[in-house]
Amino acid sequence: MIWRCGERAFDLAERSLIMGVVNVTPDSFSDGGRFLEPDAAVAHARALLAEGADLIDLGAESTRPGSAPVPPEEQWQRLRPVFEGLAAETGAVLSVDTASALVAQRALAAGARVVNDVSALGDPAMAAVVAEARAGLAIMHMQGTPATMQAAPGYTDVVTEVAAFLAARAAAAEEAGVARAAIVLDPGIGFGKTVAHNLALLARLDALVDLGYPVLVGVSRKGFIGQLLGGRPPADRLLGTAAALAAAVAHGARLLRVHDVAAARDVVTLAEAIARA
Ligand code: HH2
Repeated sequence: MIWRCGERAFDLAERSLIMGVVNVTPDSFSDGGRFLEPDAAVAHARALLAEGADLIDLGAESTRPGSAPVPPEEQWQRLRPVFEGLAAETGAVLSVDTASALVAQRALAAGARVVNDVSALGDPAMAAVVAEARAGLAIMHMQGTPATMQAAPGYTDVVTEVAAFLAARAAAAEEAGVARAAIVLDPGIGFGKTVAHNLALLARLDALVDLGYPVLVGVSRKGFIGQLLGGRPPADRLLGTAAALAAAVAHGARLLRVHDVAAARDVVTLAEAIARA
């Protein structure tokens, strides 16, 4: 299965991709404030590339439970020097984690090849911006908004509802001109979901894979891992993350969004080798 982003094409049948996270934010749940300074963000992105990241996902708006939106101009103020600082890394595939079409457009002009939209085209201008740039597009499911999404998540059947939502948003993106081969789908682990909902989505990820698009999963250091491990803080969730990554790969995930790239690379290499055996 080929995934296209800009002029790049990844063969996902060959191997899964590791997307390294760089949060240019003061308040992200696991690394808030560490990479708000542009120099620190650029250095961290370079370090993650050296560890083997296939893509770097740059975001300027935390979407942790309870967080408030960051205005597009402020997002771009944070991101602009980081994209400029990484402009020399011509081989690196950069993704912009934003729900704003304005921010996406500027990032694409500054060299991004992927838009990671946790709002699944909530901004009506987003699909056209992505289509125009022939960029890759990650479409994620979320119930509610970050401000309130963990108050009372509820589904009749989380897996079929998430799959139906993602299929509909992918169809809308294609109608607006985004190439089918540019789209990846993401169940949105932790976005308006209880621990049980997250586990069901990972255990039955095959239902999303069956939609025919590559599946992206973001489990890294997330709250459900902490809850299952007796209240562990984000910094102590590496092995829990590794277990969730292995399960995600076993169930068909082909892109993994992670903070700890070197560790994830090991886990994914082993999980893939076993899946192929
Ligand atoms: N998770 C987060 C942010 N963006 N994008 C996709 N496609 N999938 C995810 O699971 C996902 C995402 C949350 O993680 P993080 O960026 O580390 O935290 P914060 O939102 O607090 O910045």
